[in-house]
This record gives sequence, C-alpha cells and structure tokens, in this order.
Amino acid sequence: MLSRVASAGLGDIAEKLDHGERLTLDDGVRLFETPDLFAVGWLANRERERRHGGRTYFNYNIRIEATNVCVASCLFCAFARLKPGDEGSYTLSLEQAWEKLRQRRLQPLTEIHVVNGLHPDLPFDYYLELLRGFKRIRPDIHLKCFTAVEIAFFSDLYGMSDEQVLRELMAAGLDSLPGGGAEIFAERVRRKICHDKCDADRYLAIHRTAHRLGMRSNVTMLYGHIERADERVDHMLRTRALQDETGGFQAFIPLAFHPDNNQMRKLPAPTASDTLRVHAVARLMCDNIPHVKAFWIATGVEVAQTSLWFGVDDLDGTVQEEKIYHMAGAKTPELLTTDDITRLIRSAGREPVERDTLYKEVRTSEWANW
Ligand code: V47
Repeated sequence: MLSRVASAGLGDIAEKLDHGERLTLDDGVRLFETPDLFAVGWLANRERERRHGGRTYFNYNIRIEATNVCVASCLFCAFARLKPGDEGSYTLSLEQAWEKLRQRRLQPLTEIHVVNGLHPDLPFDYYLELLRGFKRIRPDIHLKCFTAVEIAFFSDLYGMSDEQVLRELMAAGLDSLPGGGAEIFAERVRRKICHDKCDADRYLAIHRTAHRLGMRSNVTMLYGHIERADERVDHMLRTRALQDETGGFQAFIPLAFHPDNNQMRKLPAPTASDTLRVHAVARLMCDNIPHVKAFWIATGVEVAQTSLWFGVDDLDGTVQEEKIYHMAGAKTPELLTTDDITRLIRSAGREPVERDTLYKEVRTSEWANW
C-alpha cells in the first residue's frame, strides 16, 4: 500500500506522519487534489487505528431545538425563520421543552444537545431556566447546549461579556458546547454565506474561554458549497492551533451541505467520495483532536458507515427529532436506535463503544429501571 501512496504523490506525507511531523496547508491541499481517494483513506485509517484501533464511539442522545426564530440570514439555512409569527416559525415554551425530556424518561439518555436560532426577544432567563429544568428532571444528564454563535449573540443582546454568559449558563447546568456555527472560518466565504453572525476569531475565542472555564467542546466544518480546498485546510489548521493552546476540543465534525429549501439550493450536494475525503483529511490535519465524527444525519447512514475506514471513529448517536438537516432535505431517518448503530458498526468490521459526552464508556443497555 505504501507504494500506492507514493505513486499518488503522497510518499512524503506518509513519512511525515510516521515521524510525527505536522502536515502543512500545502500537504492538506494535495490530499484534496490527488485523485487517489483510497490512498488518502488508507493514510487516515492508519492514524485512526493508531489512536483508537477499531473502536467506534456513539452515544444515547436527544436533540432539542427550542426555537427556529433567528435574526441571522445564513444562505445555507432552511431551519431559521426571521420573526416570531412568520410561517413555520416556532418557539417552545419551557414546559414544552422540558416535556420532550419527560416523555423520554424511560430512555437511558446520557446527553441533550440543544441548538437554537438567534431569537431577538427571549430573555436570558429562558435559557437559564431551560437548563435548570432539564437538570431538575434528569440531574445525571449531560447538557451540550448553545453554539459559540449563540453565546456571542447572548453577550451582545444581554450586554454581558462572553465569559459572563458562559459562567451563568454553567451555573445553571451547562456542561459543554456543541461545535455548530463554525461553517468555514475563511473570511471570503463567511462574508458570502453567513455575513451577519460572529466571525471566526470570536467563534474560536469563545471556545478558548469555554475550555479555560473547564468545559469541553466540539468543532464543525460546513463543506460542499462555495469553499475551496485551501479554505477547508485553513479551517482545520486554525482548529489545530487552538487545540494546541487548550486541548479542549473533543471531536472535529465535518458537516455535509444540504441544498434543499435554502438560498443556495442551486448548488449540488457534496458527493459520497468528497464526504469520505473531507473526513479523512480532517483526521490527518487535526492530529491533536482525539475524535473525528461522521454526523450520519448529514452524511447519510451508508457513507457514515463507510467512513469508519476513512479516519472516522465516532458516529454521534441516536439523535432523535433532528430538524436542521431534515428541513434542508436530508433523507436520513430522524433516529437510529443503539441496536441500529451497533449493527452498523459491527457489520463494518469495527467495535462499537457506547460513550457519554466526555467519551467515558457506558452501557445503557445494561441500565435497569429506565
Ligand atoms: O452550524 C445548517 C449546519 C449546524 C445546513 O457538536 C447545515 O456534536 C448542512 O452544530 N446543510 C448545526 N449543514 C449542527 C451542529 C452539530 C451537528 C452534529 C454534531 C454536533 C456536535 C454539532 O448545522 C450549523 C450549520 O453548520 N447547517 N444548515 C444545511 N443546509
């Protein structure tokens, strides 16, 4: 296989990886440009197996999107509605949001993932109470809530520093931050697809602060729209640089662009081979981030399963009730059971490991009394 890697013009990259040398922007672009996807995948798989062997992580989680009212006008978004009362807009009352968790009291959930629109009228107390209520119902559950973009919005709207916002949310029960809102860090792309939300420096600064305060977080990358290969690699390198400083990122999560019902609908969706390549290159570039996650809702279940041989070691989880991708045309199911996920992983020749949000091994199938 090494001779094939050399024929693909990647021999020097293989050597760097063997010597623990870091890949550069130019290396990353070459990994995107070489036609030999299999060679790139093989290198990424080697790195994946060096870190995790065949272990493949997933968790028993639920997603709650409390409101889709959003003042931002991201071109790729099919979920947001500008104002309360606009057709298709919704905002859950606190009771309704808590009820979603109560209805699942028999499920051995370990995590709630909350992502919302940027609602201009809700008081900060709504979010604090949302968290407190979840913890009252299930004190043991991990709350992975609010993207850095939401945190920046709260600080600006409620007149607080990012650190104050994070501290207050933590006191109310916030345990970690999800990776959403990163899109592509490059200014050229951000200006075009999401000009009115926080910029890359602020996104990264909020994650830096969250890590300093003791929280873990993830980072995403929205790909397959107007970004170039060098901008993808730049995104990975900026993430890697912050990880060198803090060590607080757990997973890098490429997110495949879905073109239905949004202002970029003329663009085609990324292909399966592009998806496999992006995950593989992320594994190779982000050498200091423990996990590369394929979000099966976005990639499709079959491609997510295949990606387990292209650098990926994490499949997110059961998810349940996902809206952002389904409103943008995702044909994936809204939920996989832990049995479904385990079967997918096993039949790919990998070893399923159920985890909590912080990657501690758990076996919810053995929990009694749920
Ligand atoms: O930031 C929105 C993306 C993200 C579209 O941290 C779209 O574990 C593709 O953050 N096509 C939210 N993508 C989802 C998210 C996430 C997902 C999985 C795991 C984690 C984690 C976080 O969804 C947004 C945006 O980048 N998005 N619209 C679309 N049409």
